[in-house]
Amino acid sequence: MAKPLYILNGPNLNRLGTREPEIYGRTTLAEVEAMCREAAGNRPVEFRQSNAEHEIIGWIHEAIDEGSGIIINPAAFTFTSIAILDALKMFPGPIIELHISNIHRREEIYHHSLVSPVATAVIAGLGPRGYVAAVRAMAEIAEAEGPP
Ligand code: CA2
Repeated sequence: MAKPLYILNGPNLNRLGTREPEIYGRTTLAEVEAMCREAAGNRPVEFRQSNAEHEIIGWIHEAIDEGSGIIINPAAFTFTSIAILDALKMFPGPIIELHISNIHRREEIYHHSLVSPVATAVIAGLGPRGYVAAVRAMAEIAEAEGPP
């Protein structure tokens, strides 16, 4: 059985599609999940969202034990959480940091990610289709590396 790809989403992303459509679009997180599952095909996916830092850290620990890769949109924790950075440092596989918006085009407070130094790659500004790009990239990485 293939190890699952973990797709983790941080605070407020459960409200996606309901506010600020000019920045985040009108796609809901449930729709993003469906897009990810379709892009993953028969590869298993654990798609999660939490507003609580400790819960996200617990899921990263789970991924360390069981996951093939992590796609993470840490949302506001991107800029504040050394604890998430430390947890991600322990993950041995590929990590894609993902943002729906292009954080670098936005206000100064969104410019410095604490997570990027441990990310294999960063995707920002592609909107919800960034998740699909990340899932496809993970599949290509897994194929290039061969079976675990
Ligand atoms: O662009 C992204 O994906 C972000 O990670 C979203 C975070 C923001 O703090 C990051 O800088 C960039 C904010 C998520 C807020 O979630 C919303 C949900 C519904 C409507 C508006 C915002």
